[in-house]
Amino acid sequence: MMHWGIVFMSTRTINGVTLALLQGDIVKVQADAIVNAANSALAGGGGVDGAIHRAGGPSIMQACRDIGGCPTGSAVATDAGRLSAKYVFHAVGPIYRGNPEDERLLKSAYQSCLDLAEQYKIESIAFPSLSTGIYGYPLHLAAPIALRTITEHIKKPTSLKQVIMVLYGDSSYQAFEDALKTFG
Ligand code: AR6
Repeated sequence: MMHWGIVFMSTRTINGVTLALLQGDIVKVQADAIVNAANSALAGGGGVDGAIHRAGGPSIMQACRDIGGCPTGSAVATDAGRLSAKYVFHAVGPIYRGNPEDERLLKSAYQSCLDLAEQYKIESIAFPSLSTGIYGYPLHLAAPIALRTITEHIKKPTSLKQVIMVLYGDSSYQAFEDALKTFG
C-alpha cells in the first residue's frame, strides 16, 4: 500500500490513460517523474520547489547548477535524489501578468513536461498546479489550461498510463474539480 498523504481523489480515463486529481503533498506521491514549479535560474525557492529540494536532497540542486537555467514556458529533467521518482522535471511557468502571453507560456510549460515524459518513455507523471502560488496565476484560469493541455496530449499515442495533478489545499483541488467537470 502506497502512502500518498492524500485527502481527496477524482479520476477520469482518457484513451486508456488515467488522469487523477489528488489533494496532497507532491513529494509523497509515487510517480516516475515529479514536476517541480521552478524559476528560470533553477535556483530553488519556496512552494513546491522548496519542498522538492528539501525532500530530494542536494543532488537535484547540483544537477540544476550543471544545467544552468531554463526559459519560461519550458522544462528540463534531473535525477530525483532521495525521492522515489526516477526524474524531476523542472518546469518554469510564467509570472502572471494578465496578458495573452500568460496562457501560451503556461500551456507550453505543461507541454514541455509531457514531451519529456515521451522522450524518457515514462508511464506516470505528477504535476503541481504550475504558476498558481508565488507566480500569482489565478487558479480558475490556470486549471482549465492545465487540464486541456494534458487531455489533448493523452488523446494521442503516449507512453503514459497515469497523469496525476497534485493539488495543495481545498481551493486548488476545487478549482481543478470544477474545470474537469466542464470537460464532459
Ligand atoms: N505539493 C503540491 N503542491 C504544492 C506544494 C506541495 N508540496 N507546495 C505548494 N504547492 P508555487 P509557482 C502548490 O509557489 O507559483 C518558487 O519560489 C501551491 O499551493 O510552488 O509556479 C520557485 O522557485 C500552488 O498551488 O509555484 C519559483 O520562483 C502551486 O503548488 C516560484 O516559486 C504552485 O505554487 C514559482 O511559483
